[in-house]
Amino acid sequence: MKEYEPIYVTKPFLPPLEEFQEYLEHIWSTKQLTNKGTYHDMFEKKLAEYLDVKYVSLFSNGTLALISALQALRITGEVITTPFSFVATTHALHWNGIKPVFCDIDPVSYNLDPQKIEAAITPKTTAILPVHVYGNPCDIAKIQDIAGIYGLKVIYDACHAFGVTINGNSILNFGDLSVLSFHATKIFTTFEGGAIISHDEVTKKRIDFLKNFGFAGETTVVAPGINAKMNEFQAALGLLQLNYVDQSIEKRKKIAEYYRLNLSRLPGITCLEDVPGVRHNYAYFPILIDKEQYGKSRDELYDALKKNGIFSRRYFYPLISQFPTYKGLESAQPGNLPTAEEITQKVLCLPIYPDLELDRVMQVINQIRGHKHYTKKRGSLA
Ligand code: T4K
Repeated sequence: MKEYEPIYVTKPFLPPLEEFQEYLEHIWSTKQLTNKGTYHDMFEKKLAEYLDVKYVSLFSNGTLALISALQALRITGEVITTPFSFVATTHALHWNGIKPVFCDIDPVSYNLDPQKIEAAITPKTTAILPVHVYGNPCDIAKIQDIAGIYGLKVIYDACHAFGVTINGNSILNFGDLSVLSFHATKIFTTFEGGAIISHDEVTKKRIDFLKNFGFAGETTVVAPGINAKMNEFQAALGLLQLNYVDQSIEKRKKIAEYYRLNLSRLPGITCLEDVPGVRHNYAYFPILIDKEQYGKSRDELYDALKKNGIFSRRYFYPLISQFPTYKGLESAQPGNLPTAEEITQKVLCLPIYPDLELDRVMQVINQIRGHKHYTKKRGSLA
């Protein structure tokens, strides 16, 4: 019975299989599987057009793209970053031998709080690595101001921010570099995949050398690069996905609106609001649960939903700063990150993906409403 099928936090959108078949036949006939094939180059060009950015360098995944972005700009020493993200953000620093310096987040956007960045700068700081978490834009103007004053590079982890624009301008056009992920759980997927967005040809070239072992020609190696190339299968899927991504975002938007309509007035539940002038991509639908008012904690609701076949996720809990590799750092101490510590305890990401029907969304909403405590003192449920 449909009603009892589990609902996951996300499900990738895939184009009709027949359409992919044509691409597979081409790959089978040419035997070009990877290493800057036809689809790779076509996708790189088409993606840059779609995103309205100057240069795209395709990668096999977002993590290798992040690691390579830091290499490309020769970032060393210390980098200021957010603890409220997926672990890959900080791991990319670690893999480059860079010390992460955690800075607290803003209570409304959940992104790096620009007011707190300056206090984290030391003589060893070389860059800022903010994340547009849930695809919600960082305060790019303030971050750029600080970077300009202190001579720091800015690399945006834009893994959640595919297709997001501010006043019609792609969010990827800000900072020195931006990194995308096309993982299966992202709004735009190439199975696994990622990209670095750069703004000048020299940087783009260096990035392309780095993702191909540092090769600048058949016998010339200009840097200790890595193998992070996107293959032809991924690129072919990417080309097809470009035809569907706007439609996917529209469907996600409807689901987000439905959630907001039905949840935002529920005591103890806070929904993240749209920001004026921003085209959002609705990659995630996070809510905050206030135990005092809702009557149940985030974890109690998470468990209750799970028992009913609804697999929400606690993105991002625990904070990256709480993982063993990082928790000993001075900047990782909870007292330094009060807002992040609060949000990570309250946040829950609800299921959202293009094929999620509204009656299934209503099922999630009803569960959340149903688990609200009825207490005489607070009156009945809204
Ligand atoms: N920076 C940020 C800010 C990121 O969020 C990420 C990745 C990165 C960097 C690194 O980019 P990549 O190197 O991954 O390109 C997932 C993803 O593995 C990860 O890519 C993503 N962020 C992170 C936010 O979420 P999990 O452990 O939550 O995924 P998983 O496997 O539990 O999947 C969640 C649900 O999605 C499943 O319950 C069902 C559905 N699903 C998942 C997969 C993999 C499918 O229906 N099909 C699938 O193939 O980490």
